[in-house]
Amino acid sequence: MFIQIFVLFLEFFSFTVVFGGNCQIEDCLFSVDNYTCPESYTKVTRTMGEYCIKVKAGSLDTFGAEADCQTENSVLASIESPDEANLILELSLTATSTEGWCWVGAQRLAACYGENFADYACQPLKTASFRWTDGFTVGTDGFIFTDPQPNNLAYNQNCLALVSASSSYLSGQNLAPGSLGDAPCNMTDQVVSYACGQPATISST
Ligand SMILES: [Ca+2]
Repeated sequence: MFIQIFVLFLEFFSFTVVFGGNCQIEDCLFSVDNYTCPESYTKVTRTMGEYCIKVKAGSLDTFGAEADCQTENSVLASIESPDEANLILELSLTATSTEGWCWVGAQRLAACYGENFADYACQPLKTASFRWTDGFTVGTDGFIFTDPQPNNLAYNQNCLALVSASSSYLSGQNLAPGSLGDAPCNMTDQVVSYACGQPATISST
């Protein structure tokens, strides 16, 4: 009898400490519904877990955009899948009626800077030249480009932006909406928005 009571006590104690006593154990451990995003963010499911994405309107360069994302504990959001590219496109078109570029979280690998951008180590250009910067994105499925991007024009295009347009964007370039282009990180011309992101946090309810 004493042992049974002791075991019950231990179970209650561990449950309360680990899970705060606010949810059923199976919900706490296995349900993604308990992961929540701040208001105005959209939740997506990634390899590393649930993630929150928001697109804000503004003609900032990547440094200004990154700083603004940080004011709400986010960073520039990377892209893990074609679905996420479409989501960012939709959110951007909702945030601004002006067509242009939407910054996302990516950087050209240092070994591929400048005239080295087409080196063997940077091939294929569309999947091996860049890295995601939000720390919560895996794989290369989100590196979606329309030719001739990424072209590293003037050898200084070390950041990535998404084509935010409802039809092919930029006369003469014919870039698919939702595809990416490399661009100078300090570019503001034709920048209309930027994607912010942060991991979803577990809810105690
Ligand atoms: Ca380019």
